[in-house]
Amino acid sequence: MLKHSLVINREVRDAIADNRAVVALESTIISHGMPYPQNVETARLLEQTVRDNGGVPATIAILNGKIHVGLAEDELEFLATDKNIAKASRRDLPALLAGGRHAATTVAATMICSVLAGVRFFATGGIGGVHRGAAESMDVSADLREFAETPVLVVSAGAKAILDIPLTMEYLETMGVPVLGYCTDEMPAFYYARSGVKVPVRVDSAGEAAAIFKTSLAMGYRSGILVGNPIPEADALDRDKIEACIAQAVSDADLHGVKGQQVTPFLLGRLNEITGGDSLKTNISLVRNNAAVCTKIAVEFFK
Ligand code: PSU
Ligand code: MN
Repeated sequence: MLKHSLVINREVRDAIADNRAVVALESTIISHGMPYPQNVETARLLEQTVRDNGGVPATIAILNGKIHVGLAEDELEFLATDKNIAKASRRDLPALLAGGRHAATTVAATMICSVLAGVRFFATGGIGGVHRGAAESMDVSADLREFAETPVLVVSAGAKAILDIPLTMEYLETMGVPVLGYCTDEMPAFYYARSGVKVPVRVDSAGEAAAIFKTSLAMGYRSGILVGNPIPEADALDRDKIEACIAQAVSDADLHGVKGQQVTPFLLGRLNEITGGDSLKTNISLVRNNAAVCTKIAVEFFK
């Protein structure tokens, strides 16, 4: 049945069959994470970055109820501009596929679709995590539990400080998810490099990360691996300044009664306004850096 719901483009299919470095890219960042036209420009830039590092990009989304792995230019443009694109996480996929809908995939949903297609590597910006105030709201992103059961290596610039980073790391530990710091001892904090929260394992090369993932798969682990890759120093934002802006955005979300799936897109949009576009520029830089590192790890893996 799934055969008819899974559309893998020719280039990606050939690359998977040849054991080449295919890198998945998500679409929520396009439809709900950035404004137009930066969203579609970034989508193209990421695909080019994967290619420049010797990989094949596979941007993933749901179109007409089918999982598309590898998108055409007009499909990227559609996801970047259409106002009726759903945001799909794990719980949403069955209804969206059965209903023939269009949807952008979050980190969790992109991981699921990657594995269905046979893709093991995925670059994103920030993962979802435990939200600030989660003790009250119980807002814990489904991204986190996905790592416990879906064997994909994901490169991310860490959890954004709109989240509670120490609690996010606790949750990952509870779920038994291997977390690696790429050339760092600390979980990166998205807009800046150091969160002060230690990662359990530091790697200093793509080869080391690839070897750990191989071992985890060989051991029969069903979990994924999270690689925290810090934003390049030159593009990082000042910690105190961005923290003040984040606090403002979080309090605006409360004020507007923003809940559930809307929280992350609201905070991202509000931060972009408050910082006069600086948060968006930083976001583009770090996600590009993640695409490069993820491709290098995938290339090492298949050597
Ligand atoms: N963080 C970002 N940009 C994003 C997201 C997170 O900096 O675009 C998106 C990702 O797709 C992530 C999702 O999987 O938000 C998490 O949403 P939620 O917190 O509702 O699970
Ligand atoms: Mn949430």
